[in-house]
Amino acid sequence: MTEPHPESHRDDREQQSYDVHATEAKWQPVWEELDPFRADDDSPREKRYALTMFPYPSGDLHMGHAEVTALHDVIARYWWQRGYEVLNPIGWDSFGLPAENAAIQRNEHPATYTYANIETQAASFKKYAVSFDWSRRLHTSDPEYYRWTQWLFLKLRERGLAYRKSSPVNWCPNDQTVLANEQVVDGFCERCGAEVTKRELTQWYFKVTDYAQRLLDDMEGLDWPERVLTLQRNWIGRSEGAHVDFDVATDGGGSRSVSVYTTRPDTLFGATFMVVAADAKLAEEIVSDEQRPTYEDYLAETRKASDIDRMATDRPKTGVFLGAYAVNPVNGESVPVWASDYVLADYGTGAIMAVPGQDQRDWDFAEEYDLPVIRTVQPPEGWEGEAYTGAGPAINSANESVSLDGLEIDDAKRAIIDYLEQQGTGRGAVNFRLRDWLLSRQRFWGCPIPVIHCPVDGEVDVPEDQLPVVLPELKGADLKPKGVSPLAAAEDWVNVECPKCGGPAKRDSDTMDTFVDSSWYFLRYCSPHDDTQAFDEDKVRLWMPVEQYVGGVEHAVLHLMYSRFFTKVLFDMGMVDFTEPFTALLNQGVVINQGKKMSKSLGNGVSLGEQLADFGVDAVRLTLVFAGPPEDNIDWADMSPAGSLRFLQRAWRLSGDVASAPGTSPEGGDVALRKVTHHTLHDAAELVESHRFNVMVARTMELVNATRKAIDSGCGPEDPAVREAAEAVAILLSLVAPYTAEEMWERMGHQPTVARAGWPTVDEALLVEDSVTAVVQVQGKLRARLEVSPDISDADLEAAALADESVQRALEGRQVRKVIVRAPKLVNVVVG
Ligand code: ANZ
Repeated sequence: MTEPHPESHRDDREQQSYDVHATEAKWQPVWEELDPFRADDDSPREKRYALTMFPYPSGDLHMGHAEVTALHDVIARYWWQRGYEVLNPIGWDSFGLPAENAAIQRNEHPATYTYANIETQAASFKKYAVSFDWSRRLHTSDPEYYRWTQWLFLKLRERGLAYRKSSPVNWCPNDQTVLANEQVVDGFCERCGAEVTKRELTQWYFKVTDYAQRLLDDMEGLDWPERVLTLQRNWIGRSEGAHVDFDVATDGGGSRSVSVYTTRPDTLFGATFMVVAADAKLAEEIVSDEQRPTYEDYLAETRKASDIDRMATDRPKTGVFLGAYAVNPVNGESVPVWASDYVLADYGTGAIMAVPGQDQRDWDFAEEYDLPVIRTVQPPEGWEGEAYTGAGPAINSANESVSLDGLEIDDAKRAIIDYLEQQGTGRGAVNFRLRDWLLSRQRFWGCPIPVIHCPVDGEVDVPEDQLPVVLPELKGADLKPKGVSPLAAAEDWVNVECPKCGGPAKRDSDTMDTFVDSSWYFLRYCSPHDDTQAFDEDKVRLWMPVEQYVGGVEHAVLHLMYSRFFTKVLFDMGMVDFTEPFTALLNQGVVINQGKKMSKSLGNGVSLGEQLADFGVDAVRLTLVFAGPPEDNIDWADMSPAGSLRFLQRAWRLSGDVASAPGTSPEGGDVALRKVTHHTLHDAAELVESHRFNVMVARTMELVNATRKAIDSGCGPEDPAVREAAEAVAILLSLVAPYTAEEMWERMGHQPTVARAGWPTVDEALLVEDSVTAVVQVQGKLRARLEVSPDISDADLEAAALADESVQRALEGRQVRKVIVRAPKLVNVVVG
């Protein structure tokens, strides 16, 4: 037998690779057994809560899930390595419209469809090796969970925060259910895209508006993306202004006081008419008999338009005169009262003072109906037509006792509010755009509302000991949306005895909006199996608030606002000791393909299953993490999962080349390689903490290259620095590519699991550079570069700079006037 040529031996080694799928199959049961990510309430370690927004069980996992969990897992796994006890739970937001619609389409029962999907997704998450604590798994559609959703509903009701009222609501004619304002996007149903109309219905609401100011103020301390904070702020929509009272004379000689909300009370002298929302009760009450038929026709038209359309500034203005007149409290002028759809019934007071001189919509309306204009702010020279909304001194704004003339807007506002308050005809006011949360849905697949309607006692709470009100199965029943909940037709279920009088009564047949379920799940994870209470307050104190929440920006308004609201209510109830549930928030970008959102119609969908089959879990995860900053979108067409896989194989090969024994001290090992290792570990920690995961991966790649070089042409495989470096690679990769990391760890003679190996201690001495480059400038021009010690003193650096030959040449014997020294990096010589 001849010795193999050393080069051919090397080729063999370069060809070596591990079987990705066999590795996945090998480690899954081992990890299942080890259960390394179970969060221990009693651990003495410092606790951290890492939460990823829980999924809806519609179909199997897709690229979006793969991305968010890969990113989120870097943080959770990093925290474990850093010695924290980490809570990283998983569950399913399993009630709701999408699953219900999909099930109906397939002629399946929503429960069957939902729970089958959950199992599929759970299996995929396990294969995907997300570091979840599986022991805390929950589903919001389980009675063990929604019993407490119902309990919380009753608690809110007890505090006057859950109430029923009749009002015009957003109605989706396709889903046959009401929608919260937040679920209407540009006038269309967020879920199905149908055009949303209005309907008068009696519905359940949560009084979010009571918390408007706190929802705004408490954003102060949140480490959230600015754009999410802005969306929340805009949604709350706080404005400052005044309520002004006008006397409105009505048919038959009577009069009543009507308040308007205005942000520009300084323009009151220019209020030449009043506009009432066509669909406000007020309009119906004050319309004259003569104008009533015209008004009613107009009202029917108004009901068809969406709020967004109604508020659009570029829409032609329409309206009807109500046959009533209002008295402007500052000048006694009698102004006509109109109804129009550009004023909304449920904002402010549903009535406005119209100031065409200063407000463009009022201007357009005045143009249309030939109403008078009085300007109350001096427009710039040459200003013609149109409302003037800019700054300037007040004009035409005086009566016998008050004059605003000459005052700038803010001063004029203050002066007029003072005056109105003295007169008792108005007062300063704050207004919020935020509306109460409409939570009842006329659908089957949701949490039943625990209230009984009794003809004698009215709305009666289901007694706590009768919770949960279990959703009946209704097997075989027609669950298609019909405008009333299918539960209303379930005679056996709906007809009950009144808990108060024992007489015949009916259960509330609506179900709750899914956002109710997800407004408190993060609390339930702290004691998910407690069947005596919604959550254990002590356990919540251990884990909450969530230190890092990761999820899509699509939840920037609804889910986050509602979760914040619930948390504040629970704080007021004394059940939690914090007012914000999520301290830090990370919104990942979207995975797109070929520059476009993936969609069935474009045929550019990327199947996660196929990617995993082709490249394996680790390569897909690595690709998603390495793609760029986590907030950026990822175009899958530009990615190279094959390249990721090649890198992982290269990393894995290192572990086969380590020739020293496990546990060998790295002391005395090759210093150059040790420095790279320790620098990488040091920087990787900072990079993960600042969410620059992609750079952390790049640095790991560099470490792999440096280690390979050391093995092949440097110190050789026996050097303990090689083991130290390869082990560092495995630990770094354990955050991103758990299978490869585990395989490496085992090959280097360790027991599983590398995921809990712990972050290596960084040797500060190895971080110190031997020399740094100092730059010497003469008159601002670069003249020399000096290799100096990083801790050189200013004086020594100055001396070295001035002694340098090229610096001497540049000075040409001129007088040195000043030397600016910034050791160890810079010397600036100024000559006279
Ligand atoms: C007179 C005025 C003069 C106004 C002027 C503005 C400019 P925000 O900032 O959104 O709170 N408004 C009040 N209630 C309304 C309703 N229900 N539907 C539609 N518009 C309504 O805006 C408040 C301003 O929007 C109010 O101030 C009112 O018009 C209008 F030069 O009153 B203003």
